[in-house]
Amino acid sequence: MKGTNGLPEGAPEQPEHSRLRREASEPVRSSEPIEAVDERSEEHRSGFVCLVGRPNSGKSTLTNALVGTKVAITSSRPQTTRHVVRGIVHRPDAQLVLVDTPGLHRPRTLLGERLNDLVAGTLSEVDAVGFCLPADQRVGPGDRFIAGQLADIAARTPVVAVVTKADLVGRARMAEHLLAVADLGPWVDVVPVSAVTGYQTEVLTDVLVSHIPPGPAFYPDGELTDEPDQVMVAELVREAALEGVRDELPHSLAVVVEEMVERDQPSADGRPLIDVRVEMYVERDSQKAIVIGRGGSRLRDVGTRARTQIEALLGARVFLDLHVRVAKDWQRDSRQLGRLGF
Ligand SMILES: Nc1nc2c(ncn2[C@@H]2O[C@H](COP(=O)(O)OP(=O)(O)OP(=O)(O)O)[C@@H](O)[C@H]2O)c(=O)[nH]1
Ligand SMILES: [Mg+2]
Repeated sequence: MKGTNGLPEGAPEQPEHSRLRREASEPVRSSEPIEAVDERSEEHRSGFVCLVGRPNSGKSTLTNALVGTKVAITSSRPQTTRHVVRGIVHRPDAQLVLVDTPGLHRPRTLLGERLNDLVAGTLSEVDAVGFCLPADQRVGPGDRFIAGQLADIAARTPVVAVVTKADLVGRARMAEHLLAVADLGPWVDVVPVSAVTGYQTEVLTDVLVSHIPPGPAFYPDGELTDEPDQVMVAELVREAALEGVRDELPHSLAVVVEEMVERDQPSADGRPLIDVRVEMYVERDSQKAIVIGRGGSRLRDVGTRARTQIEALLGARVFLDLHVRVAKDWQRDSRQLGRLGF
């Protein structure tokens, strides 16, 4: 495993205060027969599986469903995911690291190009690939473009075609779609799933595990993502802000956490108290007005929604200080992209 794009070389560093951990449910029993332990460690598998697909094909929702908790934000707007998000599935026999990526698309801005490059780099480093194709949309030019890119990779890396959003179609349409998907490329498996109903999500995990190599766990038991809290917080604010905005605005929105400081005194209920200062960037003055809303009403709603989630994430009371700024045409400006972390 190479070290670029943030994929760890060995055991990754623990984020300083990530709360996204699940306590190990099964205590290790010392009376367990030694042979049984040996057998299990021999069979243990671990690896990285990258989820790719068009924007809005359900990659992040699927990542969250397989991990069992929210590690990636989702929305009905295309191009929600803008960086590589790792979510970890722990099983007694395997550790599967899902690598959620930005949707692949024909780029119209420098940001779009950078996101596509990020996906291409990630694809070359993983043990297997899950190619997501939504059941409610016919296989189209966007999917064929991605299939073409995956054809080269499929010679050395197993690619599983994942038919997402199975709950949205009937049997006949599904059968038709599965045939069209199977025709697209040399996939090792084709699996229909629904991240919303949970249909076949365990089957998909089994299939993906079967395509990763034997090896020890990369991440400590119970760790569900290696996203730093700062990044999760910025993403939760962006997710709240994406709700209800239309047209170009979702693409124009970027969020940066400027500061997260814990106060010396905890809150009255004993929880820590954290001040979080966040800058939201848009590309034009007209967009700034939309994000803020009449008399600041929209920004207040966004703040309330985001704060609830951030408090749950951090296990603390949060004072969320939101500002909106204009960074003119930042999606096309390499200097501004750099400043915003792209
Ligand atoms: N009905 C149904 N809707 C789904 C399912 N999975 C995802 N969706 C919806 O599809 C939309 C897109 O989901 P995302 O998970 O954000 O898609 P994505 O592929 O990560 O999108 P990008 O990050 O923009 O590339 C959201 O509105 C989800 O609620 C599913 O299994 N069933
Ligand atoms: Mg996504």
